Amino acid sequence: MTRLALVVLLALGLAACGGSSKSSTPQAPVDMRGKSVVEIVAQNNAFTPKLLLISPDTKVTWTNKDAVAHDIKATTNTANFGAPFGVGVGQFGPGATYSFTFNNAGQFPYLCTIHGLMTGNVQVG
Ligand SMILES: [Cu+2]
Repeated sequence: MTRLALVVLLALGLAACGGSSKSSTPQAPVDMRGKSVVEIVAQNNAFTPKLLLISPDTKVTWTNKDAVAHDIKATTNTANFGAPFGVGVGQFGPGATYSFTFNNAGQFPYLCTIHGLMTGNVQVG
């Protein structure tokens, strides 16, 4: 009986370990390569898809479907966007859209500076 309990505890422990290591694995981006136009929705204080993979020269349009204003700013100034990127809170209120065409390959992380956990990444290549 004691041995059985030990086995059950061990199995539970392993399951818990598996679960935690799974959640720490980086999420795969949504692959939309080959499309010339791609949309990202800002809703419930989150960008969807949060992680995006596109081909060069793809036009990405963000739409604010929330009842509050957001902004879009590059997280890093080291990424070579190739053109001024981002939109201010005054231009990205409820229902507003913002478009940017990614010509350069690379990783382009961005965020809403009002809601710090509202982040996204566009991978081009
Ligand atoms: Cu926001």
